[in-house]
Amino acid sequence: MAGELGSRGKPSKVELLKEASDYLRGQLPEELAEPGASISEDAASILKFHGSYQQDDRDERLKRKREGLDKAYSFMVRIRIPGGRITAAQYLVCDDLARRFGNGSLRITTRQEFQLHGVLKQDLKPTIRTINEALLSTLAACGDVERNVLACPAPIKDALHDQLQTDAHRFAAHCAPRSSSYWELWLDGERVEIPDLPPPGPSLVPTPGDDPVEPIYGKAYLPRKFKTAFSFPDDNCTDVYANDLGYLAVVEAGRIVGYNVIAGGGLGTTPSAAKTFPALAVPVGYVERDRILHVGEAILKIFRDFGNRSDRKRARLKYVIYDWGADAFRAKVGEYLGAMLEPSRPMPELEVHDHLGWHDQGDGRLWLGLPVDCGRIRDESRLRLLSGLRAFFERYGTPARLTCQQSILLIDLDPAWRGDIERWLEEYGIATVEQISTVRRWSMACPALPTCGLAVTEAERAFPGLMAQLEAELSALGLADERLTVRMTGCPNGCARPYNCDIGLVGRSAAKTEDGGNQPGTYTIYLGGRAHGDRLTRLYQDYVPFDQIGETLRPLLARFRDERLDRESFGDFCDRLGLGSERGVTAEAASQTLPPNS
Ligand code: SRM
Ligand code: SF4
Repeated sequence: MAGELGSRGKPSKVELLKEASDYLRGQLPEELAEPGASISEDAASILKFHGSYQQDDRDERLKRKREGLDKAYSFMVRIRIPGGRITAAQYLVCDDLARRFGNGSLRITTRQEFQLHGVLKQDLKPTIRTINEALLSTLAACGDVERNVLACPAPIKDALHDQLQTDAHRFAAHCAPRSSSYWELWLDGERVEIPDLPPPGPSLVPTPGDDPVEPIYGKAYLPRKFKTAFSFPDDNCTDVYANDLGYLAVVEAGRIVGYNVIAGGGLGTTPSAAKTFPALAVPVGYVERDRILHVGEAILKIFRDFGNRSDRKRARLKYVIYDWGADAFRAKVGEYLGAMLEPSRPMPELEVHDHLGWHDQGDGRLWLGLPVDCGRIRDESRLRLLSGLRAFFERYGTPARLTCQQSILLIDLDPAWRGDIERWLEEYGIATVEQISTVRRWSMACPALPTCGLAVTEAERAFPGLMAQLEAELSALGLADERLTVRMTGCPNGCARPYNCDIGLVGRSAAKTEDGGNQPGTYTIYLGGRAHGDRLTRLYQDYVPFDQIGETLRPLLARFRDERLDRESFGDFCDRLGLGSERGVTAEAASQTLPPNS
C-alpha cells in the first residue's frame, strides 16, 4: 500500500545527497571552481536543481574511448519561462548565449522553455548570470521540485487568457525554492527579482514538519520532479492531463471563476518494470480562483510526505494515487486543506489549438505562430531560423511566446507590418504553417542523441526521415489533410509525450553505422491516443526498424480511410478497434479506494 511504499523504505542515494546538500549546495561550489571539464555525479545531481544537466557528446563517445580520451563533456542549461512568455530583449540574450557559449542553437522544449546545449563548465557561471541579468532564471527548471508552470500562450486579449497566465505565474512564484544557494552560486549572493515572479510568500497550508528555509519542500525537497499546467478545456494546448497537477479553467460570463483540479499525470515508464506506467491525471475537485495556491501547495506537500523516497523509478505522484486510489487521495487533499474540495464542475468538450499562423489578438494587433521542427532554432542551409529570429527581434522589439508544441508565437504585431514580415520569412527561408504538411504541423520529437544521456536511439535527428515516410504514405492514401499527432522519443521516458497522441514512436533499440556512428534503431509503435491528450496510447508493435515505420502503418491507415466513422480521428479509430495492449492507467483504474497510510 502506498503509505508503506511512500516514505518508509531505505532512502535512495539521491535522497541522502539532497538532505546533506545544505539546501542545494553540496560540493557544487568547490567542484565548479576546480579545473577540468566535468563535475562528479553527486555534484551533477545537485546541479539539476539549478537548471543544468551534465552531458557528453554521445557521437564522440566510442571514438574517444578508443583513443583513451575522457568523454566530451558539456552542459545543457534550461531556462525557466512560466507560461512561455518572453520579451524581445530576453530572446536576444538567449540567442547571444547560444552563439557565445552554446552549440549555436536554441531549443524550444515541450514545456515552453528554452534549452542551451553544449555549454562548457567554465562558461556555466557567465551563462546563468547573464540569464538572470535578463530577468529570466534557471532555478528549478530541473530537479526534484515544481518545474516550469505551463499556461496557454495565445496572446488573445481577453480576461480569460490574462487570468490564466496570471494564475500560472502566481503559482510558479509560490512554488519556487527559497534557499539562497542559487544566488550565492551564480550571482555572488546578489538576488535578482524577476518582475512577474515575485519572491514567494509564506506557506499557506502549514503542516507540522514544515522546514524553516524550505516550507513547501523541506531539506530533501520532493521525492522527484513535479509538473503543473493551467489549461482551458476547449484549448488544451498545454497537454494538462500529462502533468502531476492540472488546473482546467471553469469559465462564467467571460471570466475564470475557478478550476477543476486534476492530479497524477506522468508519462515516464520503464518497459521492463511492470511497476512503472504512464498515467493521465484524474479529477480531484473544484477550487475557487483565490484558493489555487492552497490546493497546489497541499498536493505538493502530500507528494513530499508520501512519495516514494527509496525507489526513484516509482517516485511520482501518479504512483501515490494509483496505490491509494483516487478517493483516498481526494480525502488526503481534504485533510491537508481542512475541508474537502467541491466536486468538479461541468466543462465544455475538450479541444486543442496549436496557435500557428496569423491571428487577430483582439486589440487591433496580430500574432504569427511559426512552426519550428523539434523546437530547434538554428541556421541550416536555406532555413536560417536563428539569424532570422535575431533580425526579427532586433527590428521589431515585440515579445514572443513559446508553446508546448515546440513552436514560437510572434506577438503584438502591427497589421501594417504584415507585408514586411512575409518578405522577412522568405528572405530567411522560414516556412509558415501553410507551407508544411499537416502531419508535420502536429508532430514533435525529443532531442535524444547526441546530447541526452538516457537516449536509446535517435529522435530529433530521425524526425525529417520519419516525416518523409509518413508524408508519402498519407499523400498516397489521400489522407494528407488529416490532423495526426505523431510524437517520437529516443527512449521510453516520454519527453515528447508519445503516450497520449495518435501515433507514439518510442526508441527501443540502438543501431550503429559500420564506423560506429549512431543511426536510428528500432521503435515501439503506440496507437490510439488523440490530439486532445486525454486518452493513453496502447502498444501496437514492438521493435519496428526505423525505415519500416511507414510501411507498418500503411495497412492501418488504409483501413482508417475506408472504415472510419464520421469525423473519427485516427486515434479514435485505433481506440475503437481496440488495437494494441494496455500500458497505462486511466481515471477508472485509479478510482479504487484504498485508505492512505498516514
Ligand atoms: Fe524529459 C529526462 C528532455 C519534457 C519525462 N528529459 C530528460 C533529460 C533531462 C535526460 C536526463 O535526465 O538525463 C532530457 C534532456 C535531453 C537533452 O539533451 O536536452 C529531457 N524533457 C526533455 C525535453 C527537452 C524534451 C523536448 O523535446 O522538449 C523537455 C523539457 C521540458 C522542460 O522544459 O522542462 C522534456 N520530459 C518531458 C516530458 C513532457 C512534459 O513534461 O510535458 C516528460 C513526460 C511527462 C512526465 O514528466 O512524466 C518527460 N524526462 C522525462 C523523464 C521520465 C520521468 C519519469 O517519471 O519517469 C526523464 C528521466 C528522468 O527524469 O529520470 C526525463
Ligand atoms: Fe532523452 Fe528519452 Fe527524454 Fe528523449 S525521451 S529526451 S531520449 S530522456
